[in-house]
Amino acid sequence: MNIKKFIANSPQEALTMVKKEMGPEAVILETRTIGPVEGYAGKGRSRIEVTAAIDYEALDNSSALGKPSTEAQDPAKWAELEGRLKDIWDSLMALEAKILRRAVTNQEVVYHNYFGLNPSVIKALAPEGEREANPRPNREVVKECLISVLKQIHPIPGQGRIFSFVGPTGVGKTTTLAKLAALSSVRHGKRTALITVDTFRIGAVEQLQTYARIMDIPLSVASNAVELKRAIRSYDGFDLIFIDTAGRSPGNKRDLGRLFATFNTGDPIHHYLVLSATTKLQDLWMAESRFGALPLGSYIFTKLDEATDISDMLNFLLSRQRPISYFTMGQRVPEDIERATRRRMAEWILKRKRRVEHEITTGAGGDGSSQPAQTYS
Ligand SMILES: Nc1nc2c(ncn2[C@@H]2O[C@H](COP(=O)(O)OP(=O)(O)OP(=O)(O)O)[C@@H](O)[C@H]2O)c(=O)[nH]1
Ligand SMILES: [Mg+2]
Repeated sequence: MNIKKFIANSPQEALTMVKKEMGPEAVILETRTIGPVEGYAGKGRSRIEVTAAIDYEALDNSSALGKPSTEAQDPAKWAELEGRLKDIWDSLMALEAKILRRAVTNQEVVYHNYFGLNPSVIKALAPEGEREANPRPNREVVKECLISVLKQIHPIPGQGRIFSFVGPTGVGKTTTLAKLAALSSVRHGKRTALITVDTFRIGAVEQLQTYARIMDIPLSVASNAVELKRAIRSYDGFDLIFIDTAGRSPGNKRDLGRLFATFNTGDPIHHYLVLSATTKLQDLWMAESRFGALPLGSYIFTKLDEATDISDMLNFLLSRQRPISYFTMGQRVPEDIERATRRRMAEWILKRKRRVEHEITTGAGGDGSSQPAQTYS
């Protein structure tokens, strides 16, 4: 609010002064007669004092306050501005019409809201259609969507005799290897041997040695392809060989190159790419593209127990053709590992759906996942 006092000889004059200075939006707050004012024209006479005010907003918008620009006065400029405004309006209307025409389907609502899938993944899954979307699709639709998703996921057990565990740092490669080695040797009585090529991290060999001692199985250390080949040969009579590797940052191409060179032994190795379910989708893609220089056999996803949301893992699996072999969901060796089956996958997905439903009914959450999916084009 801008408040100002005006002193004039008559109310009429005061009003003219107010309008001139503050514009037609100004309001008169008070009018009073005052005695003669020192140094003011018309000495000795009573004056009118008017207190006027105007809103800053009104002030800003009032063309009467400043001289209108010559541009604004120019009718040609006005016509041009109006034309431009009309163009903007027309394109907004066209966009809205497009969005309305492209009504989301019930399937899209389920994929997006309940399963947390990305638009690009949904595009590949959802049937084309213009049905009215229901924010709470029925069980049949959810079941239908679940089946479509599960069809796109390929669970396989690791294949072959020699397995390596590669992946970013700290995702749980060594722990997962120990779980599988314990299950195969202790539980299934298979002759199992361990090799580690992780001579990089301090304590890495000792970490694996501890597991080998507890399981009473042999462990060799190899630092290059020749040593790895020799170690593999030394386990000729063994049913299974598990190779641990040093965690490598997907950004470090030089170290990755060295790791890949170590596998140049000519042996058929099933490389598990070990990834954490807590990793963001972009980082999963990046890890896959870097480690993909190896002929990867399948994925293992770890730390499902720590992931509050498995949608990044799901989006990753659905955007890739490679199969998945195992999930791990805790630190206990060997308990916290399970074969990645479609049934388990369904359970993880439905767990997310239940969480979203809970958020919808209680109003909890507020991460936008409970909003109807309106934004696909
Ligand atoms: N919560 C949880 N923790 C896990 C899981 N798997 C492994 N961990 C923990 O993750 C940490 C790192 O595990 P490691 O097996 O040493 O990981 P790594 O990938 O071999 O690490 P680097 O060799 O250093 O790259 C350890 O504290 C593990 O106990 C899991 O499924 N859930
Ligand atoms: Mg390790």
